[in-house]
Order: sequence, then structure tokens, then C-alpha cells
Amino acid sequence: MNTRKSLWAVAGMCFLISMGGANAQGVDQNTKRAEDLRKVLQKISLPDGFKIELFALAPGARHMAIDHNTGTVWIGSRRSTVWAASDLDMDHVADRVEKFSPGTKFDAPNGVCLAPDGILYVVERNRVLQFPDNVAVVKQGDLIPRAEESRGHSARVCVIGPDNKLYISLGQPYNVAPLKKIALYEKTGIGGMIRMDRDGGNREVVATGIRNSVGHAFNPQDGSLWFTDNQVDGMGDETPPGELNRMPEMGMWYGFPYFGGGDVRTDEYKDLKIPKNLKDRYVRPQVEMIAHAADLGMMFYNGNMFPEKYHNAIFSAQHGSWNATIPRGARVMVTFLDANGNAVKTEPFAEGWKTARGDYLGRPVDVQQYVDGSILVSDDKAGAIYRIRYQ
Ligand SMILES: [Ca+2]
Ligand SMILES: [Ca+2]
Repeated sequence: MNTRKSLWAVAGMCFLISMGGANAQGVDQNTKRAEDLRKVLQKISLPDGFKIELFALAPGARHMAIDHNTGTVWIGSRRSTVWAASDLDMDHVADRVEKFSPGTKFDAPNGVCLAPDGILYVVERNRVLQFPDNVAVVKQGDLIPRAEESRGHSARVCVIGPDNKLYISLGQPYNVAPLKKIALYEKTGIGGMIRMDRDGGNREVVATGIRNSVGHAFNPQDGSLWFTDNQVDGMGDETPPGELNRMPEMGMWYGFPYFGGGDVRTDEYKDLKIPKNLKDRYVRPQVEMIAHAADLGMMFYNGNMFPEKYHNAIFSAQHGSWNATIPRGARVMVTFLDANGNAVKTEPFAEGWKTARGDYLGRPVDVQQYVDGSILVSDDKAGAIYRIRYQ
């Protein structure tokens, strides 16, 4: 721990020196905007005994990594900024939100994840950085072939596995990927998930047949890897379902683009026979979510603050989508597991970020467990982080 603290202390000193002591890179937390958001939070419904509060203002807030020793919350974005939020007076509201590594030119640094030894990874559109050293463990242009770079579905997420490897999800850029891309995707892990050593070596594809996963987590009870996948647009308001998947083993295939979500075949592939090498490795989703809710970040709850029934439950964020006549999603879901670690029930946990007209007051992106056993929810529409606590 001492090594870890000094590691980041040195980085922090460099950071302060580079800032020249000014706070021009910070986000003012005491604004009218904060007051307005607190009013929105009064509309959010939660199970009895839970409360939601504003934790931080952080423009474009996407996925989060939380240092459970220091309380630092790193917040990725799809823009060019990673934020670092800290609660200096320990009242569970951030007092300081600053640009992390302001000298680094980030490109869609959506994915942030922290290793148990305190090393932070930032996964961009096409590069992976390691901090505090600020080293590219995957150099610019080496995460996916440059010719495959896209604007859509390029918000990456990462997690460190129990095997100490770095897992990264790679969304594919299409609504429905064309057949000519499948061989390349199977080989590179685009439309799938890859893992590598933490220095970037020994890269392997661990899952394919995924449309755009922007959330994954290991179940601490049994070590299984779960991920969300948001599914095909343009097939109607109520189809196909979004997905929450569990990996039975590495190397499996999750159906896309032959399936558009759940058992629903895509219009483009419905007359095509699924090749045997894919069919033999097919895994159905554990949970089918409503269509077009855009299931994104997820976590397993293992804190002590929430009631027993939530222990080891999955919390996941539904961002909400443009591709339905009446907007849906914009809520946090909870999925309960049985003794074998399979999903048995999914229900809304926090909702109310939509007006009666269907406008979004906020759009949840990620959920992560905070240091005290509460959970943090990021919102890239509001540019904020909320904290949900019990009692
Ligand atoms: Ca505080
Ligand atoms: Ca699937």
C-alpha cells in the first residue's frame, strides 16, 4: 500500500507542478447546474430506504474506476478528457474534479479500469495507456487495424481479470456488420472481447459475435465474466432485446450479426445458415432486456451497505436510445443471481430520468461500487456522477 500511495503521490506532485498550482483545469462544483441536478434527483424513484445524491459534476462522464484506498474516482469520456474526482472532507460528495493528465492528448478515453496494485488503464478508441507512468501498452493504431477505426461504437471498456490480464471490449462499427467483415472480426476481436498481459503482450480474442458491449465485470463469487450488449436498431420499437451475457468459458460466440439480440435473427442474415464453427460455440444471453434501452456499464455488488438481497447482484445502466418512438431506458437495473450464479430476475432499481413527454433528464452510463459500499452512477447527458446509498 505504501508503495502504491507513493506511486500516485509522485504522479500527483508532477500533476500539480504541471498545473502551476492553478485550478483552471477543474470543474466548479458549486454552481446552479449542481442545484438543478439535485432537483432532478428528487424525481428518481428507488426501493425503500435508498437515497440518491449528487456526487460530482463531470462533463461527459462515462465509465468510472474507483481507487478503494484513496477514494479517487477516475471518469472517462467520449471526448478528450479523463476526470479525477476526490472527496477531500470525506462527506461523500466530491470537492475537487480535475482533468487527469492534462498534458495527454486523449482520443475518446471512455474506458478506465484500475488494477489491484493501483495501476490505472485508460482505453481509447485505438490505444491503451497505463498510469501513473503514462506509457502506451498498446500504441496508437494497434488496438484495432487503423482501417477499421470509426466514430460509432468506439467507446471501449476495460477490466482487470482474476488472471491479472487486461480485458477490453471492442464494439464493431455497423448497425449490422456485413458478411465480408466476419473473418476479420473473428481474428481481431472487433465485435467481441480481447485480453492481454498488462504490458500489452499475449493478446488473445476471448469472445466474438458481440455487437457493441460497453460494460463488463467479473463475478467475484465464481470468477465468471459477464457483459452487456446493445443490439440492432431499425427492427421496430420492441425488438430485438438488449442483452446481459455470462461467459461459460473463453472463446465462445454470442450470435451477432446472425442474431440481432436474443433469438431474433437480423433481416440481413435471416436467410443465411449459421456456420457450424460459430453455431457450436453459441451462447444465448442470460437476460433479455427491453429493446433499445442501450444497456451499458455493469458491476457486481459486494459491499456491506445494501441489504442482504443485493449481495452479489448485478447493477447495470440503461442509457436509453434514439431508436424507439417513445424513449425508454435511462435507468439503473438490478439482476439477482441464483446459487449457481445464473440470472433469475431483473428489475428496475433507479428510474425517473425521463419527463412525461419522453425527454431525457439524464442518461446513466456506468455503475461502480464506491468506497463505503454505496454505488456511483455516471450520466453523460447531465455530466454528473450520482451516489446511491442505503439509509
Ligand atoms: Ca466532500
Ligand atoms: Ca447475443
